[in-house]
Amino acid sequence: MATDIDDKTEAELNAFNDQLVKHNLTPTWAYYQELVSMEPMPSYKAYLWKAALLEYVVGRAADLVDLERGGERRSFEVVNPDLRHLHGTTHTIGAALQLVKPGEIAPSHRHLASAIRFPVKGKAYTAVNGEKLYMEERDLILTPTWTWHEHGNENDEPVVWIDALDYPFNKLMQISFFESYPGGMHPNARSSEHTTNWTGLTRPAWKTYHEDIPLATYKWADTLDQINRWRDDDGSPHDGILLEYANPFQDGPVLPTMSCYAQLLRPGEHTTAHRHTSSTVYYVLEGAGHSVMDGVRFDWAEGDFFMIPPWTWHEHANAADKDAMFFAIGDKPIVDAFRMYREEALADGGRQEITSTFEPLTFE
Ligand code: 1HN
Repeated sequence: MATDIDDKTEAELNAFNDQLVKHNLTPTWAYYQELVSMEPMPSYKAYLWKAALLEYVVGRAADLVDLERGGERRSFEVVNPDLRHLHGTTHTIGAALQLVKPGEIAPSHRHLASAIRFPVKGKAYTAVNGEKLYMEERDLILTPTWTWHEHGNENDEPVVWIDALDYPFNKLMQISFFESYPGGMHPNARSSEHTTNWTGLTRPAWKTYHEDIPLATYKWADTLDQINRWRDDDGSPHDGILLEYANPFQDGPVLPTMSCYAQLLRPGEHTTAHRHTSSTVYYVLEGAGHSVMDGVRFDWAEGDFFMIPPWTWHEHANAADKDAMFFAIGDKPIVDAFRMYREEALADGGRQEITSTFEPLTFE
């Protein structure tokens, strides 16, 4: 039983703690587990957006939204409901769908945020630092930080692509810069051979990467070739055949903040669960199946987006007799840069117990 002296001490200590908080001081002894939790405690959960919802919004945006300075782009982000303050798909990555109609130009600007483009329907170009890079369905184009970029559609059909940017990470870092190309349109005077003129693995050391960065276009045909080359391999127990797009000039991921992946789940493949300290956004390119994330079953099919927060158990299943394929964007380069990558495999067979099924939103 507590003595009077103990009571007095505890009451005094509690009052003292409260006093510290009022004076904008945190008593470590009282808040230790809020400062350093035993393991990651992400503030958001896995989420999924259905293709039908996204298609509807693309169609309405085509009717209602003009491309103008200020608004800059006819695109919309897929936002996790718990990350509205960041407009984030994950806490580091913002993924979007963007539509450009035939003849339109989304004018040149640059920002601190780095981006990737991945057309899912139609074709277009993105001019990066004045060089037009033509992209067809499922090609990958990069617009690294602070590079001028403009999009144009010189074809007869609208183009829709996936954007993924690291602006939520920039927001967390409280850093953003943006600039419209001064005085009108970018001349795009740099020839399309500029990048292919980069021979060997050297770069002009007197220029910064902002001024002159080698611009690879990752053609889907090449990626698909690689997928087929690897498809009889064991693959990853957690991810099946997971190909990471490589930066041929700097080694490692395509960008310092984001890495891109093409992922194949073969017919009947059901991976074992793991969790890790990076977050990932998925777009379903082909097939249908489900993933289990922290015990919740998410059914997905072609054209859906879904995402996985850090330290969330996940396994993927393709029960069908045809391939399932994802394009994915992850923030592993960020956690790798600070040696904060950790990964854990689920013990005892690696299958989670399913506790509920995710109910996706339809448009109202
Ligand atoms: C942006 O600049 C583009 O340049 C696309 O095409 C999507 C989403 C958020 C912020 C900036 C683009 C974007 C974006």
